[in-house]
Amino acid sequence: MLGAAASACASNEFTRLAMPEPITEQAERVLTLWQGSWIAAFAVGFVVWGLILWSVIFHRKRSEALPPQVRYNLPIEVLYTAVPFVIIAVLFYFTARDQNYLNEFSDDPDVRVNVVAFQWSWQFDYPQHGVSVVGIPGQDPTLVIPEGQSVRFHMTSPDVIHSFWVPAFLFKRDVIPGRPNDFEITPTKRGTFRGRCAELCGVDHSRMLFKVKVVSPAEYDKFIADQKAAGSAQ
Ligand SMILES: [Cu+2]
Repeated sequence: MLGAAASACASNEFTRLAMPEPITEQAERVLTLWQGSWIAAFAVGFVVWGLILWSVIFHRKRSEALPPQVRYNLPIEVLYTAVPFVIIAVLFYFTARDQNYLNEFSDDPDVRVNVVAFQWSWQFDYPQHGVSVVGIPGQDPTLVIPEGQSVRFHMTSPDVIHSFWVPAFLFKRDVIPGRPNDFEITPTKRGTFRGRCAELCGVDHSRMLFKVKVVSPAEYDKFIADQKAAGSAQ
């Protein structure tokens, strides 16, 4: 059964080049950049392997006579200086373009979440509703966000540097004391996903885990209402 499950998603994972399945609009862009970079790397690789193979075969030792000795070849030297510059310029262009896209903010995000990363868990505040979810090590908090709506994260830390990482976002960002960081996503797939701290932050770092639940907007409203009811009942 495990084998069947593995083969069912093998093709996808193969074309994603081992990346997790993206669950946000932004993650799809990251995946495209990842795939494009690999295609460029493979193209360079095939040219290099081809040239190696060609010189191994066509310039193999045929006799004891010394082959013609040459000192330099200007066109080839200009070529192998210029081509890497072009490759780097292209990679730089796409990286800079996508970085700018990932750092974009909408004027008025649908959902705001204030993330507090602390030793050693997470607090998710929903300032639009006065609702908070707090975790402790071994009791992972769940971040609930609605599908198809823009979600702005505002991240702070009261102690040391942490890093907010949801593998399915194909994205992580440091949470630095005294230096709030923001980013925005729009979830595109429902489900429950893992999140963790990606910056060694002390003894219980490995237990600094959380869950991300992407739900329908109606379920999100219900979650907020339930949290409010639970909060006012206390
Ligand atoms: Cu941490």
